[in-house]
Amino acid sequence: MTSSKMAAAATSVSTDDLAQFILNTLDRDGAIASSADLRFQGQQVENQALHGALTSLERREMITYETIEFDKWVLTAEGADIEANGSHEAKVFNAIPADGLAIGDLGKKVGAESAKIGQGKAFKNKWIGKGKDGKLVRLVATIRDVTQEDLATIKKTHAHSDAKVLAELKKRKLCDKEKVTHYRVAKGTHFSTVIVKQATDLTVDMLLSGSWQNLDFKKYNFDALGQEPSGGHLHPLMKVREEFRQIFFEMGFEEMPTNRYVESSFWNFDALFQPQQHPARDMHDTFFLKNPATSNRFPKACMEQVKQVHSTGGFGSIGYGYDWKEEEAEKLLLRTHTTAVSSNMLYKLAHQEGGFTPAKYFSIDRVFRNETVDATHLAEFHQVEGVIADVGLTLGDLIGFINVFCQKMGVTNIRFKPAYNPYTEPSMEIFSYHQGLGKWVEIGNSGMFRPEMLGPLGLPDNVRVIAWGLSLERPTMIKYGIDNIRELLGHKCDLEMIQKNPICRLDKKMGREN
Ligand code: FB9
Repeated sequence: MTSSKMAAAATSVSTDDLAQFILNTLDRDGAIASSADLRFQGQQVENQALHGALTSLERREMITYETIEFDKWVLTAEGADIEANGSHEAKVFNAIPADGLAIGDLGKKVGAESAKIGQGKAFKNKWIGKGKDGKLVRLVATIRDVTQEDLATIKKTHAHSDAKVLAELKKRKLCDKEKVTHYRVAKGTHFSTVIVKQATDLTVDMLLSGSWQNLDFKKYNFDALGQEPSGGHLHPLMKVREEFRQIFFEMGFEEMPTNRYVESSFWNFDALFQPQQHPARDMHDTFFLKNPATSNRFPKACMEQVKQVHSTGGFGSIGYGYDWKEEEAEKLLLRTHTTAVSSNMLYKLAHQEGGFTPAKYFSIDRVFRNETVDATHLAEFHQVEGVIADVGLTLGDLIGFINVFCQKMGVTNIRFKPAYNPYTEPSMEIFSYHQGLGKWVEIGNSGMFRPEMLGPLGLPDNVRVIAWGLSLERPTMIKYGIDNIRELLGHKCDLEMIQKNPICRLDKKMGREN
């Protein structure tokens, strides 16, 4: 009977009863050579229960025990059948009469399985061959069913002198190795057949009554693993965010204040030279606020300049030539990009005490787009943005910065594809060849802010501002091997994933990364 069946057969007994049984057995027999011979209520004792009883008795020094482990070879069901009824190859041999047997009739005689497996083996053993009429013929008068004999040995001794035989039969799934654990038990220094209920806590009553003096206190098990302290767990997104923040700080960037999701259309669109009839500005793409619906808390002088550059141009631009409406710019919305914060910061940079100074800003925070939700898009995501303002910056500087940034996030082999944004010219999409996914992955977007944006913000003419953006969700999904964004965010998100996800190393290949 295989040990697993034995374990199943073994009835689950209470640790105390089992402990008492062990003490009585020790008392009767002096020692227990192997717990495998123990029969509690006629049943084999299950190792786990046994181990529990032994450790509690050992802790009281009533017994000592040692664990003995060894491998035991047991037959599989097929092995047991062959041990009982002979090997497939022997069955084939025995099925062939002196005048041979048509191959087609073999299956009927020994069964399809034996015919298939046995034929090959019998041929290999040169027991049978093909007669000139194509029939199967015997090549020897008698055979020794070595397979059956070897299986019989294993059945009896749970071992075999020839490791090659064991390996071969294991490969043929006729036998398998099992780890057997049993215990040798002896009396301990405090051996007794009486298990004194041990006191676990020292109580006031015991102290007041003095009863503690003749109580047997349970020893503290200082090896016991304490309860895992439950603590907070960072969502993978927050771990990736921290990685990006460190990259920006390493590159000398300052974090922009992004704690205000509600923005005016002015800073989110108009200041970015995004025309008022641009498709992104209608409610199909943007969440506009109902209450409060509008705000005109933006600098009038700047607004006049924005109005002018949209309608009639300026700063070297012909503008869009449409009738720009202040009330449109007053509409409040949930920001569609953190670039809205960048425009506001650039305005402050231009109007700060002492005038413009070079700056490197970054933002990582939520943005909202009224998009159709699918496996990689929700109505909100976290935008990561880098902005650099300085005199004479070039597209080369932008490409340079993006290269350094990507290297630090473990993304190499990038290439740029011309793109279009209302607020940058030239604009470039960033792609990287992802070994794991075996394809070019769009990493993000970038560009040089247009003079029609920078001029009205009050930045000096010779100042250039370069910027790039990407999401937090995509790298997080790739690094943590998550295919559907709804597993990462939202009500379907499994808390286990948040409690058990590994630390994030952007610059290293992570366990579950594609
Ligand atoms: O994150 C994106 N892709 C990405 C990023 C990192 C990454 O890392 C891997 C571990 C190695 C893998 C993939 N994207 C940007 C590209 C696509 O996912 C794209 O389909 C979806 N984009 C979002 C917008 O969707 C409408 C990602 C989001 C995005 C796109 C553009 C910007 C920001 C976020 C921008 C910008 C910008 C441009 C110019 C100036 C200032 C900002």
